[in-house]
Amino acid sequence: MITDDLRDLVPYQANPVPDCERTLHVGQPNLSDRAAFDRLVDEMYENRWFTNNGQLVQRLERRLSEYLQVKHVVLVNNATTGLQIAAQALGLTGEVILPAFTFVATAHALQWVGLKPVFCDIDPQTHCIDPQKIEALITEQTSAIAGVHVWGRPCPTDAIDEIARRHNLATLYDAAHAFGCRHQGRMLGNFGQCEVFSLHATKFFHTFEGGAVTTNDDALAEKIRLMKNFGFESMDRVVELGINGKMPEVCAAMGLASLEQLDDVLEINRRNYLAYDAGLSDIPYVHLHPQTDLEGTNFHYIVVEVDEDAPLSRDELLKQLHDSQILARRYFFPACHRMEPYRTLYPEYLDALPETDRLCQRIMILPTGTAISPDDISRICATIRTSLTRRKAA
Ligand code: T4K
Repeated sequence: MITDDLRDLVPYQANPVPDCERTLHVGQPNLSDRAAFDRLVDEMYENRWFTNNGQLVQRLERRLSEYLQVKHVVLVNNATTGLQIAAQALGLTGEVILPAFTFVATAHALQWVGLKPVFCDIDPQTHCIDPQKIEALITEQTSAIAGVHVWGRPCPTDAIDEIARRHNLATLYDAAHAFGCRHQGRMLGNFGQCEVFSLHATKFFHTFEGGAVTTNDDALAEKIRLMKNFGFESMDRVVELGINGKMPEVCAAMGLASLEQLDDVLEINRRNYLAYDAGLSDIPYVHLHPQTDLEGTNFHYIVVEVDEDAPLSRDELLKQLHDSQILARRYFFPACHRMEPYRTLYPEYLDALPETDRLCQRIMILPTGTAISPDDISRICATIRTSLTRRKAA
């Protein structure tokens, strides 16, 4: 049975039980060097320029364009707005095919701009959209395929491009998780008509809040730039429907400072992944979702699947972890097609996505990032081991 109710689980709180072991979070922000950040904030004060395409935003766009080896990087205030702007700039209409196994923002962004999200099932091996199931969902109304690089693992872009070409569809990618990941020797950010990264505080590379739309298409980049600034082409001249999608300077300061330390963050993420790999390897019933390309990933999410026949269900195990101040998360639960407004608007998907539903019931995300030490990981693995073996013995 699919249960959508979280109320029986301990809600995450900053420190639910005082005087016990430190609370471990999924998604605690990586910290930039404070002095480097302060210097950039000083610069912002000296310029007296706080937003509206300031110097720091422009500098960060140039740095990211070099880093991602993509022609255009347009910074925005978050990835959700970035997806909305991208959908508008691409002129999408009618229906867009996307996986239901994603953060609800992907579906919301499309629905918000008047598109119908059409939910496709996933490949259980990759957790990304299953290209073999896309074609059956294409109708006269379909205008695009929106893949999601879940956990930073690249979508099967060749297969998606081939389908899109045959049916004359646009392709865009939600690359919220995928900053710094590579695919076929190229950085993600270079695929489809455009890609959208999240630079939210919980991400591998962040700007407090923020997003980046990347493209190699000059005209599309220009349109996205206009749209994120109310459609202003120049002072007093509006040429497009627009929105306020601008990134403030203080966010760009965080981005510039964070970029300097990205190699160190990557090294810590890699260390943590390898520590989990070793720590979980001989615990029955739990499986670390493997990184298939150790050189081309950011190791940002530690993804564990719990066997359906384990002595504790995923939710029981999660509760044990929460009781031990280890705030593992159920990304993504429930999947988009089971959340409102989609379950009411489009009930046809409730029985149509078996792999998505199965994965949502067994998946668990564990803490990592620079806030998490090898000792923390030993504690997490030990808690999982003890919880499972205690129940098995009982
Ligand atoms: N597409 C995909 C595939 C996405 O995953 C996302 C966002 C988007 C699109 C949209 O991107 P943005 O519009 O946000 O740029 C968090 C993030 O807020 C969200 O950005 C992210 N995906 C999602 C996967 O995770 P929540 O609702 O889980 O956030 P919350 O408040 O529960 O925080 C997560 C954990 O991080 C908590 O355990 C607490 C910890 N935390 C969080 C913050 C903000 C801290 O320790 N410190 C902090 O400052 O969505």
